[in-house]
Amino acid sequence: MVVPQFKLMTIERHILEQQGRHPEATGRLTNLLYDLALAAKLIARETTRAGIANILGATGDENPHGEIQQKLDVYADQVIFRMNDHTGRVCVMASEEHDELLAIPAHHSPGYYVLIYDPLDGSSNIDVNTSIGTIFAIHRKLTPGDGHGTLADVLQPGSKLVAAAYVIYGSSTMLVYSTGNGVHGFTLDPSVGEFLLSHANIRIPSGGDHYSVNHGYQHAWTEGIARYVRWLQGLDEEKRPPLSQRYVGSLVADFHRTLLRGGVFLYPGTEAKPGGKLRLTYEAQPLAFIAAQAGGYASDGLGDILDIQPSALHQRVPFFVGERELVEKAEWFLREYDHAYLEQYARLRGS
Ligand code: AHM
Ligand code: MG
Repeated sequence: MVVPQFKLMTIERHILEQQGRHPEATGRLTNLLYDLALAAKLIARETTRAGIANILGATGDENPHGEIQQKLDVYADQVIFRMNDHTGRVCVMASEEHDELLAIPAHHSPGYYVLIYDPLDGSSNIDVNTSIGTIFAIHRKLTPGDGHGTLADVLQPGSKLVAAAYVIYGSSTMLVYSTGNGVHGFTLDPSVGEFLLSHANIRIPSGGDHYSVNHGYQHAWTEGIARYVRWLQGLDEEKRPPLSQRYVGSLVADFHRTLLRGGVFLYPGTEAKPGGKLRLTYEAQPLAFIAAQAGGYASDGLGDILDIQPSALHQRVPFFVGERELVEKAEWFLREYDHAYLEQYARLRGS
């Protein structure tokens, strides 16, 4: 038996200490974050037992994007909702798995925060035992009064986020969160059921080795993207050292690697799908918030993801994230070669 030599810090203590720095803190956010950590433990328990419990496979229901839901998606979605529908801390929720807002049931009092979540991202990877994740975004209630939250409370720019977090269910389960005071990562010790601080003050390193994009869509790339990827590969006139390529196809996993190792991840728009695939409120905003807190940058090609005012709940957005220099280079290639596409996308975005 080895006694740990370092200071053991549970996520509960860490959240409490972080909030303790704000004298005006009431403990509501602290408690909401605890609840999310508990939901993450319940989901982790099921994802690691998925094979044994024989709960793999589709339920047959389609989500708003026409995708077949997996059973674990449904479980994760319900666990998060039920964990937060009665606590008096949340005024409204929005889940990537639902078309409409999720109201707090009438017999419970609504609270001060808005919770937006992608319950199980990358769920097509479940059956092949590849990392999947959960993403959370928290806003303050914008509309006045103590009542229920509305669409206006959910559709806020990422720069207004109070906190963001993701959980990666990989070779170990990790929860990474930020309340605007750096980015901190915790690894779940399944034997004691605690998230323990394993990655304090994460900073995206510069000079990362990898770029991450789905090359299967190369035929659809705009000229700017095609040239940018060649630049990343060291194939254009500049002859920079080539980056290696990694793509899991599970956003949380690709983002987590980029956060810890540097480099860049991109899911660009195309002429046929100017907004790409990823969702602004459920995926891009919280991950952009975390990237910025770790010294990185996220863009939709036009500018900072955090500055975008969402116009719809399930709005899609091109997503470039990672080391600032690499993301800004993508913006440069788009400005240089993709005028028509950028105009089309800007109209769609409403700017
Ligand atoms: P999902 O929300 O339906 O799980 O889809 C999102 C996933 C992301 O995790 C990942 O980055 C992306 O889809 C991969 O898409 P593609 O297979 O088109 O590369
Ligand atoms: Mg998703």
